[in-house]
Amino acid sequence: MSQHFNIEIVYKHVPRLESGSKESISYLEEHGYAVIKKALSSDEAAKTLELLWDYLEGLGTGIDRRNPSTWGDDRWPTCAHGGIMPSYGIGHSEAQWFLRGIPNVKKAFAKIWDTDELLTSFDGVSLWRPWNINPEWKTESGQSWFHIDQHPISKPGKQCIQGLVNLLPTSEEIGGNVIIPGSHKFFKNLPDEYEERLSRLPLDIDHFRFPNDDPKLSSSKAVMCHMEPGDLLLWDSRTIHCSNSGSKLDNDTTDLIRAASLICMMPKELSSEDILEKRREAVEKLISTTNWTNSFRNADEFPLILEAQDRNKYKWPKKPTLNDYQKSLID
Ligand SMILES: O=C(O)CCC(=O)C(=O)O
Ligand SMILES: [Fe+2]
Repeated sequence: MSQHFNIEIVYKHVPRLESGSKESISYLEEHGYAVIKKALSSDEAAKTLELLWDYLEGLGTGIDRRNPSTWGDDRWPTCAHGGIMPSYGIGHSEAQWFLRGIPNVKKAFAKIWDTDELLTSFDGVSLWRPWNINPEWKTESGQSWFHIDQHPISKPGKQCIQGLVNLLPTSEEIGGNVIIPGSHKFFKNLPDEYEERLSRLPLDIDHFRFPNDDPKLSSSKAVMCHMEPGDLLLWDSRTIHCSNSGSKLDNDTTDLIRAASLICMMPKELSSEDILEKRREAVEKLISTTNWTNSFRNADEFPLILEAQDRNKYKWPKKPTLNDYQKSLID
């Protein structure tokens, strides 16, 4: 796909499996990822996107969903790698809580862990602006950030399945998430392979980046999955992945090109009372987190947020009103 990379990425129509189906579980076990068909209906996906725009406009920086000239970095919230917005109350936006409240999303995770007693993460979203309008809006290429989201020493074995609900049509031109199929199976060897690098990675940081020349990155062809709006991509945190922006866009593109809500659910029983208490407080104070529900990292304290000079200019959303179903996912 992208000529200047040494890692080839194929855009692929992979099986779109039913939420909670046996097939989805075995596919995930084998390949380290799976696409769930229509975890959200088209209407629910469209509603989530509208709510995300409500959130952005609510930041009070002058963003107008109908006017891309108001989407500049001076108004847009701080983004991490791949255009991910991690902070400023996003994890408790109405949008994120809306999709957490859809039972078909939980169903996908419930089957993985064989329990309905699950907690939700409070994480953010990845929104890609049309970079034909401003080339600086183009997000990182895969080459720069192939990673796993699980510390190979402090968190051995299968621990977390991450998710991303796709809200807009995908295409090779736009780009999106990239997975190295089967790469979760390399995880157990990483402590030996990367002894020196890992000795520098704090045990509570669940993000490990691979050097570009690691042969595991080309161990099998990297896939970018075709997804319909509402589809849920699941991947094991041990699976090597990233996002990669595409190489061409129609000149007249004036809308967001990608919108992906991050969501993760893990069994309740894994969380200590101390973590549960921090999670309750996070809801009260609108604190966003990573994908892990059984360890607590405040995303508002990510270095890139603390370093953002203008971080106090954003108006945070109001505390969401949650129904009983949504509340059951907190503690
Ligand atoms: O935007 C993406 O697809 C990548 C997201 C990612 O790496 C993550 O959520 O862990
Ligand atoms: Fe990741």
